[in-house]
Amino acid sequence: MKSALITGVTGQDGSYLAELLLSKDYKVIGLKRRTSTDSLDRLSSCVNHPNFSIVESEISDAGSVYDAVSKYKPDEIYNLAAQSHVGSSFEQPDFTFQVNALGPLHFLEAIRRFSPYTRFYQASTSEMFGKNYTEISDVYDGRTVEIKYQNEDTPFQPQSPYSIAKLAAHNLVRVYREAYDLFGCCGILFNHESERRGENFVTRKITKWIGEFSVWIDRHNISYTDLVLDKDEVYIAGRTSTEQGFQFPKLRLGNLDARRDWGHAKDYVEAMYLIMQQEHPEDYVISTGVTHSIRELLNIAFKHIDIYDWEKYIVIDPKFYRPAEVEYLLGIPDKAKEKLGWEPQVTFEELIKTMVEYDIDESQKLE
Ligand code: NAP
Ligand code: F7E
Repeated sequence: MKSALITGVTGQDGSYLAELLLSKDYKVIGLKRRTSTDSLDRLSSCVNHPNFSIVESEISDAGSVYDAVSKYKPDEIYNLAAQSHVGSSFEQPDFTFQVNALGPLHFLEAIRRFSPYTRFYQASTSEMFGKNYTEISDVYDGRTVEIKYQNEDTPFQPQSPYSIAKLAAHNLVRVYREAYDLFGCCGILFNHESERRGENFVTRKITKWIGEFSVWIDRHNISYTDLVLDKDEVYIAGRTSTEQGFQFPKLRLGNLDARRDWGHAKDYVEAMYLIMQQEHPEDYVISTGVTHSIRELLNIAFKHIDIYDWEKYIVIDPKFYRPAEVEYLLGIPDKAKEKLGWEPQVTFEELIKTMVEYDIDESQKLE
């Protein structure tokens, strides 16, 4: 039986990866940092599995990582733990560096010292491309069009403490691979979401708001024409804006023009597994090859509750703008297609539909 250690197992990707590896008969050791509250919500299908265990470890603490690696000497380590919010990394740059750059270094050192045959996967990110893209011209229907994309050959130009720390880790994996012949590889994953996505990432923030709003409308048995749209909230016509329970706060967002290449997290953990099964350790771009702006995301998400003029329900709040933004991401996953036989299965439209439906169901349960 193969063994795998997953850091960040309580997170979105960690939970899907644990399920995937258990289904492949792995022994899975999930590393979880100490928290004062239970954070195993995403792992409900794993916690009682006989091949699954949880171990407490803090990846920014070298000793804690050395202990875990030297004790379990697993076949594979997937390092998914991170301070993963780009916006927060501007407010907590030091902490972000400790976790996102030193954390992976602790694992590489532990593997080199105690378990050199352990394979290592590092969760790299499209954020490392930052401002940069590759641009080519092509001719479609007799017209010349510019195509902008990122792939494994696009140089990195990170734009945040988060992505600079991730790029440090990415380079450390390369150096340990070359210097010590460790099996270290990185998945350069573009944005991937699901109903398990953290609620402060833009997709989930939007679908969660839609879920709660839609249930609020149903509860009051009203239609959108019964609403008065105020500056920061909507309220029910005939009621005053201060009457308890009859207002709903508008959705507050930042930059709507940024573009992202969004896929489903379940597809992306399959790619992580495949990357680790190759004969040679290499880095791969994992993405869908399609880009959408936040505006397009809003069009698709609000359509599910028959709202086509979503602008009226949104407040642009400077609080959600980042000091430096990544404006454009579109990943070309050709290498993953050719070498891993990997292709994303879930389209952007299907992803958003699943998330909206899930959040409507969840809000109904709270009624
Ligand atoms: P996530 O849901 O935020 O999960 C992050 C995980 O890391 C959580 O389990 C968290 O524990 C854990 N963690 C944070 N700090 C830790 C520490 N100091 N010690 C131990 N564990 C710690 O992130 P995700 O979306 O699953 O992403 C997984 C990885 O892929 C991350 O490294 C992320 O940066 C990277 N990535 C994500 C995307 C994406 O679009 N999702 C794209 C590219 C790369 P708690 O539950 O206690 O918070
Ligand atoms: O932002 C804009 C924001 O926080 C996406 C992480 O998993 O993917 C994720 O990072 C875009 C940005 O994801 C709001 O400015 C507008 O342009 O959902 P996000 P992210 O920053 O792309 C990468 C690949 C990772 O590696 C990260 O770990 O949406 N945006 N208004 C907003 N974003 C948020 N969060 N909240 C807003 O209100």
